[in-house]
Amino acid sequence: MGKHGGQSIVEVLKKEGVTKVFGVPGESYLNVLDAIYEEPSIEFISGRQEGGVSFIAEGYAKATGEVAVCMATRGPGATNLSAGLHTAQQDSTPMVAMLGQVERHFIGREAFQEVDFASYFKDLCKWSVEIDDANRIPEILHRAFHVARSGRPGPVVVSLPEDMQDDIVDGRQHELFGPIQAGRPRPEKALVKEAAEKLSQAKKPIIIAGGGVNLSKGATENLVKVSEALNIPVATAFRRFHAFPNTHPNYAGTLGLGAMEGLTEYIQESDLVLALGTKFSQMTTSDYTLLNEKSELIHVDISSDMLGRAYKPTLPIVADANAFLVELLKIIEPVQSEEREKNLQDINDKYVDFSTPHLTNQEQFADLKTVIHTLREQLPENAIVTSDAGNFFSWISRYYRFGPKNLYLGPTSGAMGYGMPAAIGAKVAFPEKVVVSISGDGGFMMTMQEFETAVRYNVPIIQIIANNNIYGTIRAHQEAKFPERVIATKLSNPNYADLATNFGGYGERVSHNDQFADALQRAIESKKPAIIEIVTNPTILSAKQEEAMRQNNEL
Ligand SMILES: Cc1ncc(C[n+]2csc(CCOP(=O)(O)OP(=O)(O)O)c2C)c(N)n1
Ligand SMILES: [Mg+2]
Repeated sequence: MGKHGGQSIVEVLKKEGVTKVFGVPGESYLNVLDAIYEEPSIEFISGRQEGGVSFIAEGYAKATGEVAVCMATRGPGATNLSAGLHTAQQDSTPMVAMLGQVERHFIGREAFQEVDFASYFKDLCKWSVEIDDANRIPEILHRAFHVARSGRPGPVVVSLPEDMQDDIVDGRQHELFGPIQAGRPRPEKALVKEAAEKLSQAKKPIIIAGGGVNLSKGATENLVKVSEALNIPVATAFRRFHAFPNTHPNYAGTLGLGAMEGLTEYIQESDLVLALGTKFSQMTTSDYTLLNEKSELIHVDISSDMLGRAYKPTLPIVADANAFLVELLKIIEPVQSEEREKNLQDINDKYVDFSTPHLTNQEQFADLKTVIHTLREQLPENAIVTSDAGNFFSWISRYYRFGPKNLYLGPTSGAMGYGMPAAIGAKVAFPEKVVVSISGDGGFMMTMQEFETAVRYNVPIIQIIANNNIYGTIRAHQEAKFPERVIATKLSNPNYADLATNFGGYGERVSHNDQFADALQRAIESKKPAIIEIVTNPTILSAKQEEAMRQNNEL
């Protein structure tokens, strides 16, 4: 007896090395669920809402660099999954989303929960495909994994009509198709030579490292070597902190929201920019104003599609980030120049000064400056930090110096609700590491239901909620554009410590700085999923504003 479609799908997952599938169950893919029931090497982790589940999977993939698999049922399940797929698309994260679909003979009638996935996901995903013949499962599903992980990685949607999963698959198809292990694209040697010459001759060069560095094994270590040999500072792209150790004396700071004053100017004065694995997003480039005609640009990216999108490179190179760095290291001679050393020292001094908090205390509130400082001091050096989007992020960006063993997982897509589920995904991948998520009260409640998933699967993440009882980011924009005309940004909140306990987790509420360090220790020691609510001052909306207030003796 051959395998039915559901079993054939699970056979492909097994061959692709998948050990976790994240999803919300649906009657449109019972065959796949039942085949997972039979397969001891694969665990199905079921969450509470597909939006949260999509972030769990995205976080798992971002932490491991492996393709994450998530599943959802027809229309309402699949559309709920959208936020995480959009994030994976913008963040170049490899994912395969398998969706149950209406029976083939009903498609096109607006059948129960029917959505035309090909057109719905066209702009949200790298590829969207339907398997309408069970014999093509091995071919199409292995290809889906290949597309997700190769070139510029991204999410692939595979639609699985319910009745197709009942059909028996010709076993030979599994012999004809399998995982595609393509090598990482190497650069042309002549181009690397040209890059090496430009990098040694430039007067004031700088390197910008993006997500392509994070995804390319060994790239950060080799980037450190290149930066040290050539005495060139390295800045990181928006929310790509760990592409270069922030603790290294050649670190220049991060770009995007809350970036250090002076860094953009430094880049604009540079005569050569080496951009590694970055698409020059709107955030990284501050609305595409980062580079000007003065600087030469060597742009290295795994996908030629990323070249010339925002800036015309003087020297475009299609290559994997690490493959490029390995070739570069073979031919560069160390550059010792007083000017370079001075420039490096200046920009790093600025960064160290910018990222060193001057601690203050308020009576009724705790503050994020102290929280981030304490996290940096107390978390193990290999801790993973995730976050949402929101104003609280400006404190992470400014004060958390991500060391060589830290990972930071955040949505460059700006999706609220990302942090806690992404932390669950990371902790499932690395149960031995401490994983901390930081969100605002707005963002946390967007996917709060996944805290139950963490409790049920015993995934002890630590969630820090910066509670200011407002959608702070939008309030700040509102005040700037329409002063004193507040609408839609007020919130009320439950007692989050009690909420955590009600869910079966561990909870703490911190309303003064002095309480945080002990609360953090207790949360870690509880070995339960934990929430630490930080009661923050709603009138202080960013790290920049706070620092200005301190300098004016208002704090
Ligand atoms: C999914 C999603 N919805 C809406 C927004 C728009 N948005 C950006 S920040 C923000 C408010 C964030 O509030 P909170 O999480 O409480 O953080 P705070 O800014 O108060 O620190 C909103 C609504 C978004 N980025 N993502
Ligand atoms: Mg808030």
